Amino acid sequence: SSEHTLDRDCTTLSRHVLQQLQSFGPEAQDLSALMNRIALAGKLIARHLSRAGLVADTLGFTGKTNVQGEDVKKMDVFANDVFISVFKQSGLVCRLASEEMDKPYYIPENCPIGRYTLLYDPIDGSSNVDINLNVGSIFAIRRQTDDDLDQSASDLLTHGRDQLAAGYILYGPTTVLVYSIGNGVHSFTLDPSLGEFILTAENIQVPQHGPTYSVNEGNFWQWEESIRDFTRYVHRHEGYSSRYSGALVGDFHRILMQGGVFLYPGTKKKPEGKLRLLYETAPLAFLIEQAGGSASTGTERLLDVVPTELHQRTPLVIGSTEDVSLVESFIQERLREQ
Ligand code: P6P
Repeated sequence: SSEHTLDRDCTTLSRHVLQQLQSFGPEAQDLSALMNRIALAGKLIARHLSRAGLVADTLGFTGKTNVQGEDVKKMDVFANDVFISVFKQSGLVCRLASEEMDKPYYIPENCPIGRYTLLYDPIDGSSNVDINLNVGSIFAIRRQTDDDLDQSASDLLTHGRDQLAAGYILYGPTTVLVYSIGNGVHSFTLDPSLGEFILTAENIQVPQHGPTYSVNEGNFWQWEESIRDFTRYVHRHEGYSSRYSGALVGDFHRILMQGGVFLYPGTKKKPEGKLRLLYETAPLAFLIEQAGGSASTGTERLLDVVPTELHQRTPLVIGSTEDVSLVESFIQERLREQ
């Protein structure tokens, strides 16, 4: 009905956050303001992406490499700077820790104690930008638990259950923002004519099982035998299909919405896998558990992992509970044989 459509169109992101946080007291206001900042960053990045290739300095590489040793693309730099400038004005965030920065960016002047830290991957899957395929931003919000005067950011090295909020923005045919503040997973679609993210799905629940397995089988020769066992199993059994875009956010979103399992296992080159804990795997693990799914390193619950350094990598097995358990069963079987 038109009334329902109007009602839906009026459920903006900030209203939705506030609605959820009646019981959160003053933190409700902060989280609503923080999510509004995330939305602004998403709109600015989506706009730039929509003109990539038409506007100079958006495609291709900067000629620099980041702390990961990866070639930094112009879009990575732009998106990282968007998050910094948007959150500088927020008065809520003291630190921004990003895949693109070796050390966090500190905003000391507006940060009394008890504020927040933003951990983010500004553009994940940036190699897809040059071929017009989906990319995403991933974020997590944590409370600032001490003043970090030595700027070691050691207070960030805790398990993922300390995340206050987590989510991502998927820049695809539409721009979708998915988030959770520990009270279910909700998705919003950007209506460019309104400049607002409008609620499109509330309390998303990942199916207990799904047909999709999402993994880069080009790494088969680098995997542990257990992961090869899983791959041979799904090759032999009917009802599985492979989907892999090479960009984590889009691959994860498909699993969240339709079920199945995404894996980025350890390889010979990268025994801990390629994905980063604090701003890639932990935020997604937070979301999937809120949606009734599970996330593990293959041998332990992802949200229990305590990192020893900011850019620590973890292997990732994430998605429908039944499918994650299937992968884990192959890993356990091989461990028993050792
Ligand atoms: P591979 C993109 O570079 C990324 O960080 C994730 O978005 C993606 O899931 C993964 O790496 C793809 O890595 O080794 O399969 O190309």
